[in-house]
Amino acid sequence: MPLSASSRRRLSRLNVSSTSASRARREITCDDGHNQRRDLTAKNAKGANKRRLTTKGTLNAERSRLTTSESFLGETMLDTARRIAMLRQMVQVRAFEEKLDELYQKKAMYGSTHSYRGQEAIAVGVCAALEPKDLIASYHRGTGHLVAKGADLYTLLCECMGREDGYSKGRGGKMHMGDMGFGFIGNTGTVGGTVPTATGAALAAKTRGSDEVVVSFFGDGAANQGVVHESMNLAGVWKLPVIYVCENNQYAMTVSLKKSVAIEHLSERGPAYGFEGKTIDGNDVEAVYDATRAGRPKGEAAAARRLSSA
Ligand SMILES: Cc1ncc(C[n+]2csc(CCOP(=O)(O)OP(=O)(O)O)c2C)c(N)n1
Ligand SMILES: [Mg+2]
Repeated sequence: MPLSASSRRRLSRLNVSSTSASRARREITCDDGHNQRRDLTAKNAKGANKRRLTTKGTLNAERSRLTTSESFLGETMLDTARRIAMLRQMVQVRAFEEKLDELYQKKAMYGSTHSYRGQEAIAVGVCAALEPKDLIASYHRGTGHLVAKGADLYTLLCECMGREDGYSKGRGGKMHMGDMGFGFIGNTGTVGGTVPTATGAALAAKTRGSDEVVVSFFGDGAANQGVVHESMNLAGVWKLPVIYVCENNQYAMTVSLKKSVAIEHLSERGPAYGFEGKTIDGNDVEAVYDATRAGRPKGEAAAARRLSSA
């Protein structure tokens, strides 16, 4: 995938954590000052973005260019075909972001936009290692996760543009949509807001005796929210099948991670909750895939149910 000079300069790391019982929580970091600049641009443009200029013609034109995102969920091996599919999906995520950017600049979209540019390898690597039945919960920078989990691009675009055909009938917009049809619990503009939701979904899966795994994506800024600590603590206590993926782009708006935490890697917190924490290169899609796959619980909840009913 061609990357800009600024993209190449970015340092990216991904942290992965897992319990000794092979349940895993992931923590991904990726330096992306570019996204921060885009956020500020979006904020400045807010006042000028009140008018809705979207026309049916615009959307129909977009629809003819879009295809449903490729799905290769459930695969267990990374052969050449799979690697190519992952690359294609990363390009697809980037292309979708660029289209959103274009529409936003044309004032065809409401609200703000938070680009997933530069973090494509994380969403694609994680989601490629999941089974179709697995669930994910996302945050304000969520379009990459949606595409990687198998969202229909036209429905996704409609939601971003506030149209009836969107996942939340256009009422949620880019930051507030959900569809359990492809395992997307939802995203929210409240920083850290979906971490307890994902943890609750993991508790539900364990209670049902299902072998679903839930992935909770969030940013480095969210990692310091109280509710995130509470969720991780309970996930450790109850040994829930949840993978926490912290996409660390080094900043929470204008606050650098170095100024807001006293440790070098957020993954160091894992053992305090009772599970392993790892740092992995968030630009290396294969490393992300391997780490997710290796830590993914396999039927442990179902096995526990069989044991308890025996
Ligand atoms: C509970 C809450 N506090 C503050 C905000 C304002 N806010 C929006 S984005 C953001 C930074 C989030 O940083 P991070 O979690 O690192 O995600 P990133 O944008 O870097 O991907 C903040 C503080 C918010 N939306 N919700
Ligand atoms: Mg951040």
